[in-house]
Amino acid sequence: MYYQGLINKYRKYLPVTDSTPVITLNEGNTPLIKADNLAKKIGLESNLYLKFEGSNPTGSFKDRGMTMAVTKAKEAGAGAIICASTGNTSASAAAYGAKAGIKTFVLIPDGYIALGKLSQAMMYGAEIIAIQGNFDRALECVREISEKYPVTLVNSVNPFRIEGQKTGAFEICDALGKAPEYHFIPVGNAGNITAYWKGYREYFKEGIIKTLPKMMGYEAEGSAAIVRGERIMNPETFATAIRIGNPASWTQAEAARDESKGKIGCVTDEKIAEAYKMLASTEGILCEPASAASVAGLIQANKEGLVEAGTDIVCILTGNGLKDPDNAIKYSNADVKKTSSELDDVLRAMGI
Ligand code: AN7
Repeated sequence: MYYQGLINKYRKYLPVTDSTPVITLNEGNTPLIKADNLAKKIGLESNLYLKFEGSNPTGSFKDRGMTMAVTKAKEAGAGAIICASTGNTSASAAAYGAKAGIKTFVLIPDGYIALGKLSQAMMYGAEIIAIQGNFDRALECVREISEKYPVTLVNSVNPFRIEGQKTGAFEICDALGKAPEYHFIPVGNAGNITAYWKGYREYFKEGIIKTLPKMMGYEAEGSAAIVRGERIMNPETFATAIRIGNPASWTQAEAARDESKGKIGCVTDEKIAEAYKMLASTEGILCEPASAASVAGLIQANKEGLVEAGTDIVCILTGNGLKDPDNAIKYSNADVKKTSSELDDVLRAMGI
């Protein structure tokens, strides 16, 4: 049978029965790409792998959690779902809501989500509410609304989201035949680091892997609540996906860090941009800025001597760079040469 999404693939590890109506867009099964060029460029003496979550159906890792959350909402007979979002969650909720035939409400921070993500939510037919406030405020709103009204919350505080997202760890272990020694991941609301750690622990408990990775989570410096140990009231970063100042899964992220003897650090926008460009130019992978925080974190950790040589390292690239063409164009510094359509002019433009 051809691949039919992560619930069907990993059904025995997930809270579904034979009668559960699976809502899927065949998410998951994303490529784990060996990145030798990048490893060499950053002076890494280990095997580097990139898990490209941008190849999910809506272009981000959120689809892993959303197939599970919307499946369970459908099973429970929900009439509507709601989420707050920096963009990717809203795109994913809207798509799975459309597939399930469930009304979808999304709250976004007005002016701070990448255009591709907004266009997705619009096309999938969600009810979009842009608030004058940041993601943290939007999450407070939807939490309150879901408590008072018959609408199911599908942010990562919904435990089914974590269940779906943990399959990313299964795929990595299935591909490598073992767990990596280090797992680098961007941290925003901290649901994904929580989910991966759960996935690794479950495979460990099953005896499928014999070791566990160190969990290395990276926030953007201007939004680094966990690193600073306090809520950031006005989080800032050009990586708008992780422009989050009060992560909902804060304690779980700290537990993942402590139990795995890993780290939660932060990287500047400048270093995120550098990694973002390097990924595209050395590996041919265009991820979105927030995703590059994992690689920026690896570069930093390697410089700090935190990465042992001869190990296997996985960086999660959480979202597709096509969602954010504005930043791609801005940071590429590429020069588009315009000419007439005369062959001589074209050749001159080519430098011939
Ligand atoms: C590309 O879409 O929070 O630490 O509302 O879109 O699990 O929050 C997105 C988060 C990393 C951080 N990379 O993951 C949302 C949202 C990308 C993201 C994160 C997000 P979490």
